[in-house]
Amino acid sequence: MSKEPLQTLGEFIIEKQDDFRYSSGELSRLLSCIRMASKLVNREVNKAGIADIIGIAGNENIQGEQQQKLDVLANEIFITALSQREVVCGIASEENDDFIEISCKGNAHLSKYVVLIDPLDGSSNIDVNVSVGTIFSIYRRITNPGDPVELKDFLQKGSKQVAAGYVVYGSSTMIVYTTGNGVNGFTLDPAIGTYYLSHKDVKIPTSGKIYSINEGNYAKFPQGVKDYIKYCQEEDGDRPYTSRYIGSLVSDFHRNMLKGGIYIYPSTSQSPKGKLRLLYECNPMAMLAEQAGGKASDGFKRILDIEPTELHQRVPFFAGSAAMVTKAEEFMSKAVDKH
Ligand code: P6P
Repeated sequence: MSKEPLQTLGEFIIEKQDDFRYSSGELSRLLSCIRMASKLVNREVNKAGIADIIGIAGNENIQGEQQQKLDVLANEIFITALSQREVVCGIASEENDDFIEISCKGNAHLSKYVVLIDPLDGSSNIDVNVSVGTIFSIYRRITNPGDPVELKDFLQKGSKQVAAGYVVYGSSTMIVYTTGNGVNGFTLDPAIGTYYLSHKDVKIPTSGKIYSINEGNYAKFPQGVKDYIKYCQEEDGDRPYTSRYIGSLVSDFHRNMLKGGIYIYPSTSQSPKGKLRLLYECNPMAMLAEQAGGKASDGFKRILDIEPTELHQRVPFFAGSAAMVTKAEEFMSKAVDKH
């Protein structure tokens, strides 16, 4: 049986360009820029281990150059790539305290998009060869093109995202993204540096049997989370579920997207707002989850409805199979009602 011809990410972006209202090709160019930057980061991530062996040790490499931490390097790669394309007027990154205005030379001052990014999430896992990821979120600016970009261009509800996605640098490197018309995954052929459509119209299984949470924090969890974990572990019907926690959001989320499951990073007594960042971790993942038929909340409220107040604000995060997130929310509400 003849298989469908391989479609590259570049061809897909062009084919889907008409999905964007008033498409001027800018979003397509923006996505192509992310595609290119991800290949450069992939190359650096893949040689990280060997770099240590061939004598790039400490802070200086054998040429005496300052060796950069990979997350700093990834940040520079994405910021440089996005700045050069002149389709982005501002960038906010996990690595930068404040947002970056892209200089208004050329037609950058007319560009209508801002990008929020976690350039290398889970980067501490690189030292132990565990997969890491890039997460990105794209909005249309709300200030006028030509005016300086402002904080309010970034502090938009997740439901206003134009596009969102992640790159997972794992056993293979993939880009998974949405522009509001479903979720599609592309796998990189490193031999020729081309992404091919490998996961068309991804749908999260409505329910699953995997729960992902750092149970080491159990004592600090809210009662509702403790009750939900016990529910997952009970012998009943399709339970106990399987516990899988890589400690890399993109990897845990990606596995649950394909197999079904729930990822939880809740508030704790130590971190009342949880650990994950709303704007460049939870919002993009929430858009992907919903576009794939899943769900994402803070345990009570839809993530995409949260009105941001700060660039790096944290929120509790429950995301994945809709039925599992709903069940977890029931435990959260019951526990609150009891007190
Ligand atoms: P903990 C990585 O630092 C990260 O931001 C996510 O990628 C990951 O899911 C989480 O933190 C792990 O946090 O506290 O369980 O080690």
